[in-house]
Amino acid sequence: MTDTSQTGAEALVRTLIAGGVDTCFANPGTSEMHFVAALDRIPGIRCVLGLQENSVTGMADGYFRVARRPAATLLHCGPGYANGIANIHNARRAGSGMLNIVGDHAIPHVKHDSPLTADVDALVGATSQWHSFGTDPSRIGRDAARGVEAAGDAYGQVATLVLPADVSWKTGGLDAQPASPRAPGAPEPRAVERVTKALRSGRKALILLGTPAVVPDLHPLLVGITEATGASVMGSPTISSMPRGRGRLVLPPVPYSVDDAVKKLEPFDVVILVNCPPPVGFFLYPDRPSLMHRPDADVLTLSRPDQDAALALQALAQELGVEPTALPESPVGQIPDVSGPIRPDGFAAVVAKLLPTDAIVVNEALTLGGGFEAVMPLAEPCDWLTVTGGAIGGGIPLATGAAIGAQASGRQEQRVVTLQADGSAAYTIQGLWTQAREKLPVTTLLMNNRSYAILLGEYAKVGAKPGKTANDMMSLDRPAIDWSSIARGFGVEAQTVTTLDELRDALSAALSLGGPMLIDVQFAR
Ligand SMILES: Cc1ncc(C[n+]2csc(CCOP(=O)(O)OP(=O)(O)O)c2C)c(N)n1
Repeated sequence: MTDTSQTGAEALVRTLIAGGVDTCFANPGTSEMHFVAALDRIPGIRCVLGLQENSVTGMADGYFRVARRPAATLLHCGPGYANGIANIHNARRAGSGMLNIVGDHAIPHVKHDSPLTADVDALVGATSQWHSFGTDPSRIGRDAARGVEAAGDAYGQVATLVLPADVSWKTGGLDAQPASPRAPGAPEPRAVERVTKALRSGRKALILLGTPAVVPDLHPLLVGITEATGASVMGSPTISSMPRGRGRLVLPPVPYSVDDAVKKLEPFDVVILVNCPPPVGFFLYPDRPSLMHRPDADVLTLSRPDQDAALALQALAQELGVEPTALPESPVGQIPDVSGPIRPDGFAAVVAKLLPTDAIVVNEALTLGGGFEAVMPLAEPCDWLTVTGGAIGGGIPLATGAAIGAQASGRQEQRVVTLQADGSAAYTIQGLWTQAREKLPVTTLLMNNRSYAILLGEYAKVGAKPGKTANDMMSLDRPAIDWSSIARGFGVEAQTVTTLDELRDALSAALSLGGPMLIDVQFAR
């Protein structure tokens, strides 16, 4: 469009719409008012308010993981962007795409170093995979088009466009048509050959899979490859959405505990990476390795994260002369009915049994989520979204964005269930308010152990006994947090449960509600 009477902000909004962006998660400020006005005038983008920027960026991550296309965010100046960085970090680790629009000062104002002026360049440069600065209304459409293309690049990435207020308000805006994002690259024939040779060598091989390699369509091919070669498969901790439940291949994760991970990977002479990095421990501990595989194991890359995982696995299967093969029979039987006080195994049994078909499960359960591995193969098929970057505070925003991503994909009724550890919930709890005002079908299972239990475990690993100060840094019961009141304060229905029977009743009720609910699940101590 060559209507130069439009503002830069209007050109930007038209460009986003032309690029298929239909949702903007926002926390605006003064410098974004012209952009907000443009969103008001030009229909086509659903604007969703988040009450803190880390909620906003986490929602965009959840949206992408479900809709598989980027949403925009609207953030305010350097400090607003900085608030959103932890969940931008998680999104980057998940390989999610998003386009952050960061409203900033009008260009002539920056030199005066007014209160909200910050080194935006340094902040976005260090944390976004692509970034650019709008400098002129006549160029903002092209800048935004490149941002949309970057956000959707290959399997997606974090892109950020800084939008100075005067570029937004001035007329002379020219919008642009984003090109289709670049498709993931073709696999390299030499990599396929090397991996084929390794799989035929008789050495014990592990195939480690990243997100695009675990989609259900590829499960029969994975079964064919593992049955023909004797290789094992596991899921990388970077997987942003894992298909689980009946009829899906069980892909065990690399354990979080370094000792468990080292033990599990010890048998493998060869580790084959499909769209994921080598398995690395969260942290380095004294006398322990950084990498979880055996030091003398060969690590081969079948496909890098920006290459086409499906094509790579198909090429490998062809080279091996392997056909897709039926999945092993799902385990027969029912998830047991359990009762009594709430502990991880019983909790997992109750939740897995009630999960509706095609639910989205958001997992920020941390130490209390250990019961699910045993029961998930018997649950209804679902998608399992984990906080991938280790920055806690992802769960509630991810769930919120995931529900909106499902709606944007025409699945209005798709349920979201959040397995939400209490300490992590406190980082982004205001995301509940967005769930309430958008009436999203999200059930938050607030897993209440009144502590930072994982850190107590880490403390034990350094061989120390927690004294008063250490205990105080890791316990959340002085005072105990009243999660039901907090949820109600944000407009979300809530109930507290202390037994598995109460949990079953409360979750059944929550899953038939039209909107969100929080269940304060008090675990036995
Ligand atoms: C952004 C961020 N801040 C702090 C931490 C350090 N940290 C890791 S786990 C944890 C406590 C988690 O407690 P909770 O969510 O209650 O789970 P639990 O350990 O009790 O299962 C903290 C503070 C982190 N990983 N990320």
